[in-house]
Amino acid sequence: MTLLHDRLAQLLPGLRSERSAMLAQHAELELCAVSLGQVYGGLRGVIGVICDTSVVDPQRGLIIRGRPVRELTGLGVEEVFWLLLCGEYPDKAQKEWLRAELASRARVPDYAWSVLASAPPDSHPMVLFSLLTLSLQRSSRQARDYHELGKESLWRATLEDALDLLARLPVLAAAVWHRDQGRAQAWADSPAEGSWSERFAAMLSLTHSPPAAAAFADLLRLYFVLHCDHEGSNACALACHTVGSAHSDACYSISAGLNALAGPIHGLASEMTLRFVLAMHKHYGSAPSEGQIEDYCQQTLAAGRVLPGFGHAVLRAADPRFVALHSFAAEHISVDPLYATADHYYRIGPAVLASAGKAKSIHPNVDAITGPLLHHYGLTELRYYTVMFGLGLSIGMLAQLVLNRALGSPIMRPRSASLAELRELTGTG
Ligand code: CMX
Repeated sequence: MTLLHDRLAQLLPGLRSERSAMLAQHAELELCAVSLGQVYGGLRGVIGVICDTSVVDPQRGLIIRGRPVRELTGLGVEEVFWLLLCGEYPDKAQKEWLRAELASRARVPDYAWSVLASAPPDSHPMVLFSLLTLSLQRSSRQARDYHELGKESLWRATLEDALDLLARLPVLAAAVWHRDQGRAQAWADSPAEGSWSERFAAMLSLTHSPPAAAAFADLLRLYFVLHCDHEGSNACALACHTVGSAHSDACYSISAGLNALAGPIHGLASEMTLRFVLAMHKHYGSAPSEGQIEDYCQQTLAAGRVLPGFGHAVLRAADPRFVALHSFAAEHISVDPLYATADHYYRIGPAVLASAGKAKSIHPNVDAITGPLLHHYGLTELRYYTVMFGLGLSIGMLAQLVLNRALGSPIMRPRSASLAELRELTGTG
């Protein structure tokens, strides 16, 4: 038994009986009606998953376990993982236990490195990250012990896998970075000392002055806390949830979530925003003026393209994740010319979007700011940014998997309708 198993074992009876009572008394309660437009429209607004780790409020942004994310910007990854899972902050002993536990589980089995070595050198970083994650399935405790575990105790093995993966994913992500940089020896053991995010910063082996190294480590801590979860039904979390619901273990499930995140209209906006800023620099030959940025934005909209880094499917106010990272950037990287251009873009873009009159949110989103920050500290391979995003979201996906197995969430099986059925229903057949 471990401190986290112990605490979850204490919390679970209450959560399970609440779920049973809810079902016994309110199973027929209608949560929402579903229109044909919603079914054709990616199920926008349809409640299809119960997820207690976080919600996204249109005005307040990401709320983790009832706490607005802006209140969590001083936490580390260990604390936020505990919070996501248990709904409470860890005490000092629990936090130290989790930190030591993750450090002790970080060694990646050698067979994963042979998978990495055999991948074509120009493979996309997300392919490598997902492939490495999937390769660890061979060590899954859930898969190994599945036939001996009852439904009530399955979560214990899922938690073991979640802890193993949470410990190893930064090692895999760092190896992907080195491999993508063309280094022959792409992998290293995680350092024994430091927090989760400090160990990841060290494994990236970027060259910084001591103050910049400290700032970069703090940036990574903040980045991962801000990116740790985003409800249970964005494409990435939903893919992970669906695969996990079949009792496929955490390696299969996280790999599936990463595969969804790799899509150009999902996890790629950070890369796209920085490409946009770099393209403005290239177009104008140097740092563009405010007037030139405005012209460039107008031309982009006129060409039928979006302004990357602006807008949101749910948020209708400034994204607190953007606000937190923007204030970090203002303090640490304001002299960076690329950031200076990006910062003008954040100020000019909203007015341009407002005058076009289409976007429901004209605020910069979190993906607007991450590229310039990561680039400043030496992560200059733009294709790597989705790996960073996936590493962050895996924290919440792992917590969600454990909770879903602990609460006995069933296999996902919404019904599909044929066109013939729709024709009949609409009288158009
Ligand atoms: N630039 C130009 N037009 C935009 C826009 C933007 N940044 N954001 C929205 N619009 C347009 C939409 O394309 C849509 O136009 P049509 O009616 O012609 O299709 C209209 O405004 C209404 O869109 P919406 O309801 O405000 O936004 P959606 O929920 O449809 O889409 C999003 C949301 C994020 C895909 C969209 O704002 C966008 O494409 N932004 C740019 C890419 C980006 O930064 N993505 C990161 C999102 C962050 C995240 O998901 O975490």
